[in-house]
Amino acid sequence: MIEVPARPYPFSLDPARTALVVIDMQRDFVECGGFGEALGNDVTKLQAIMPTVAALLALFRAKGWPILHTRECHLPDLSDCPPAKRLRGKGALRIGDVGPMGRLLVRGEAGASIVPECAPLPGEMVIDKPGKGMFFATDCESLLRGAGVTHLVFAGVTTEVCVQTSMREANDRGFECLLVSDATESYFPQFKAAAIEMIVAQGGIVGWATSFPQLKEALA
Ligand code: C5J
Repeated sequence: MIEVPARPYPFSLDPARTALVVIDMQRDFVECGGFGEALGNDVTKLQAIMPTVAALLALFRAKGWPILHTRECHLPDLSDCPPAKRLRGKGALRIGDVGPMGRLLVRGEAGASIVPECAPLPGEMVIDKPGKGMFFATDCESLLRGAGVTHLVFAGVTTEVCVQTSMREANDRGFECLLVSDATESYFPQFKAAAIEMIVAQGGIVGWATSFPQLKEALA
């Protein structure tokens, strides 16, 4: 086991059973003209973590450890998008509407793709998920269990929505979860900080948090 300095106490990582999960580093959340901006957010905040997520991907690739990327998106007929999700909010554009990067949050559209800096390589797992959590209506669990994975290192966007939801789902399924705090971001700095505090509180009720430099040094 490898000990990674973390909050609320060191995270014991099993090098033979650890996967990196990169949540929703999609153009729709990170670039202007996508779903995130349609909701009224300043998407430039999220762009700051792209080099750190890319470095984290490079670290796992160098180790040969498994990597799973998720994309939040829906079937073109939106049959997997409940009206309660599609109709939420008062923005001019909704899921499925046409924006500058194609239909918002629809599979196969430019906006639903992962930003080139963090793009999956052949052989890496890629999951399209219709919900905020990575386990809802996906085969994530069987993929990870099939690969013998017991420990998950999390990165991606946004911290308090899809990252936190996925970590909570993973924690409930018995995975040991570590969030890399400088490889995740929110449109709302105070929500990012609060989400990390919620995760590590009460003895790590959802999991652990570390920084990329701490993880990199521990794995060196
Ligand atoms: C949101 C996500 N924020 N990937 N999705 O709607 O966090």
